[in-house]
Amino acid sequence: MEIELTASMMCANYGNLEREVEELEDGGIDSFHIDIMDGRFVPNFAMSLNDMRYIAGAASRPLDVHLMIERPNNRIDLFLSALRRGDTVYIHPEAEYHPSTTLQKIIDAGMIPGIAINPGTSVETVMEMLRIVQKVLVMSVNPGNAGQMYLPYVGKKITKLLSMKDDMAFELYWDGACGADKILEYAPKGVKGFVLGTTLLFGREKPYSETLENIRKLQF
Ligand code: S6P
Ligand code: MG
Repeated sequence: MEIELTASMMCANYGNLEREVEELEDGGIDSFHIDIMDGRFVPNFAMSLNDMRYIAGAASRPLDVHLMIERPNNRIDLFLSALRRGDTVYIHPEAEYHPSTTLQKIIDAGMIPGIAINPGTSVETVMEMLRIVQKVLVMSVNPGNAGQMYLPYVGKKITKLLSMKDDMAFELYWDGACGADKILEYAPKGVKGFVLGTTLLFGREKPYSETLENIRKLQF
């Protein structure tokens, strides 16, 4: 079973971002997760448009852009024009008056459309969008920070989404507090990819290549 591993770049060492990108690519990372925060939709400022542009220029693998901003439709062109076809853009439905309009812009620009679902957001409220998007990013922590605790009540929602994904033609991705235990439990159930942050990949003693190799060796 092939799983997708994406690096949460807000956890990377900004002292030498280019080397970080290179080491992650050499280690076999599949994509770069870019957490954009506006200090309004979430109580934090993380990566900026410029950080995203810089990583887009340094990386040869795709970007996975997670927009935690209010009304992304107002400024979506700024992001889309800096990305390549095949990159993914996730929006939070609660952050937008007409999320389907924003998703259509993402599709028209040649990007992969996705929605991110907060721990407190129920599947029922995003049902129609599940038919539009190719990817669903389930937040297993509240959005805004790295290094948080897993919220166990999200498990039931993941089970529900897994039962719907084939019929509605989307893939499920995990974001937040992702450890090897979560990959071991949820990859066999059908979660396609995992965002790796401080829990498993960054700020460890090990080189990225070793951690990524160990994850690839997990037996499902
Ligand atoms: C949270 C953000 C996430 C974090 C990721 C970090 O708002 O969307 O992508 O960066 O959860 O991973 P960890 O292992 O530190 O929780
Ligand atoms: Mg994220």
